Amino acid sequence: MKKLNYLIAFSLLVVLSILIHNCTGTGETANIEEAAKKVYVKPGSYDELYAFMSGGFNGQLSVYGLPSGRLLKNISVFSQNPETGYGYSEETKNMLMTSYGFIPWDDAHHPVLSKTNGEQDGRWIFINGNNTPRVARIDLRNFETEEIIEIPNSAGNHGSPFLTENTEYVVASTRFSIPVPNKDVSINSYKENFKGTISFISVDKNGDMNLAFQILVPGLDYDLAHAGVGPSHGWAFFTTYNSEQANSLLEINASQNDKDFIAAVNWKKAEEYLKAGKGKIVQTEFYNNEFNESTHSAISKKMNSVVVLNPKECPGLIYYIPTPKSPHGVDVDPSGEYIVAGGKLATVIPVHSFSKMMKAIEGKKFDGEFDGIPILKYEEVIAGEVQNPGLGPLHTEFDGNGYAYTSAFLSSEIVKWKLGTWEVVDRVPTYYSIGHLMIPGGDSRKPYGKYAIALNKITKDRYLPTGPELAQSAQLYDISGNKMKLLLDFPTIGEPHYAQAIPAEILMKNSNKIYQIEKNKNPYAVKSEKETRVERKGNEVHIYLSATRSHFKPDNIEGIKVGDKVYWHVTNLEQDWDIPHGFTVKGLNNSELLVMPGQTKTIVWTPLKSGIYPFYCTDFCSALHQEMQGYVRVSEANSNTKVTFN
Ligand code: K7E
Ligand code: CUA
Repeated sequence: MKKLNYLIAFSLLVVLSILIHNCTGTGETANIEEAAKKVYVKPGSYDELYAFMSGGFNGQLSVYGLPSGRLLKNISVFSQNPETGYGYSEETKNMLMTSYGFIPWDDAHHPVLSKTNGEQDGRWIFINGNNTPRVARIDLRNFETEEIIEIPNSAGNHGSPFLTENTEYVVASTRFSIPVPNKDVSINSYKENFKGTISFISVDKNGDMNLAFQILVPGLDYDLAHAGVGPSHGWAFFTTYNSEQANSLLEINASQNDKDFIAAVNWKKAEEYLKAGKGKIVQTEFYNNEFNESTHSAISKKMNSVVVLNPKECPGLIYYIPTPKSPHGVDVDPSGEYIVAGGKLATVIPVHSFSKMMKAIEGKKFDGEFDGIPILKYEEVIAGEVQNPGLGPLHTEFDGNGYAYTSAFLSSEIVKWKLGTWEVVDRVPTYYSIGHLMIPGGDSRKPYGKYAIALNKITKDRYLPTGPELAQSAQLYDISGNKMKLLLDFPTIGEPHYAQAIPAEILMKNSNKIYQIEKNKNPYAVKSEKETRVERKGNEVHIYLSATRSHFKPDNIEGIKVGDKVYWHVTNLEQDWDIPHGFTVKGLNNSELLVMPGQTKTIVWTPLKSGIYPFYCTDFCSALHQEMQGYVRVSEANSNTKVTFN
């Protein structure tokens, strides 16, 4: 019966969605000339903003210029990248080490820029690895991944990595509940054995991440998160779904309850409990991998324990706020007062009030509890409900002028509404089926409310067809006036979920141009051509190669034998901006290397057959790039060819 009700409700949603589509029509597209002027960045000029878009299933983070939509870089994060050698080179392999071994791929959803006083500060950007729970920190001087920390006792690191007001912590919740510690039990024992965790990763002034503590929470699905700012600083909010605690066919079984919860966590209180010794040290295993800028190498550290707080022993640490229905996003407005949920199956956008929440806690306005966690009364916490918000509201961003913008997946639109009065003031269709939306700084205390980007899930007819797989589609809207206006479609790579953007001038001035060769502490670096050499150690051969326009030194190498493990240590001696050299050798059973000025990178090669093998530079570096080549001679294992080089 319940199943039938659900099906009827869903069909209604679909019909409604079609109706809404029809009455919104084609929406407001700016006059073509006007739109073109707004997005046209003339040749030789810079974009106004950097945008960072998660790669989703490609595991990387891509960088675009806005408003042009030009792709500037794809930063390697959780996935091996043969274009640069990331995850293939000896120096970078450790970045992808986990307690499950070497994991060369992940699913990356949420990039979040570091903040000071709740405003973007341009130091780092963080992004989550969803599948093998990890958080990465990317340094924005080099636009390279500098650190990856694994999160133990988590499964599906989706509500992650959201930052507290001064980047004190990265907060991260587990999507899937699992036994904690993980163990071999019947899946049917979900209610009794499965738990969630909420993790707090501290970030020090150098950016170093440490797993500070975890909170063991009831077995639900913890979906997304945001931390409080201003008055709500000290709190973090996490949506949940599946308060039914179903372990199968969630689309029906986890859609029964009218309300699920937002978990409100008082992390300042958690710090007090930790000081008071309430934390329990739990044995576990996870990796913390850090890239050292002077050795140009990643070091993996294996960690063995984590401090865990149990809410049952820590009253006041966590409250549940009832929230309709299977909420997805949870977003905190720039004032820090409003907590906006996106209820995928809800007919309204519920907005909670932080000050009302505090009063309700004080007055103990509870509606029972869930597994020991007090449930606050909905009507005591709710500030307002946005009526007619579009179907399937997911995520909300803010423009800093008192308006909120919510993406609605099912009705495929952005809905603009006013904070405080909750009235919808504008809506604009998206093509098609928007997931996240992003306003530059729209999750911070200081949004730059000029543009909004729709990150759409479905592309269909927007671009030239490219077979069954189409590029993902982003759309840029002008939100500076009363009416939102569509300016531009542009394709993106991977599947961007969330994105961030920041005024270009904040990052540009810090951007590194080279790595200083005299500061290169890689043990296999050469500082000049004089230091280049070839050394045999048993079956290992180390080739210390230098690269400079337009030759390698040495470029004739003999004495390698079949069965040797050959380490090519390539140092780029250049000290000019934008002069990388590449390296590959015929039959290299590995990726190429791309070596930045002043950097050393190593790739391993095991030749299988004797003969002559050419090697060459893969990155067009000068007029004589094509001359940047060499030969290596491989002899039979039992030959007595001596190691020689020029
Ligand atoms: Cu809505 Cu992973 Cu943030 Cu996709 S998530 S849309
Ligand atoms: Cu060096 Cu091409």
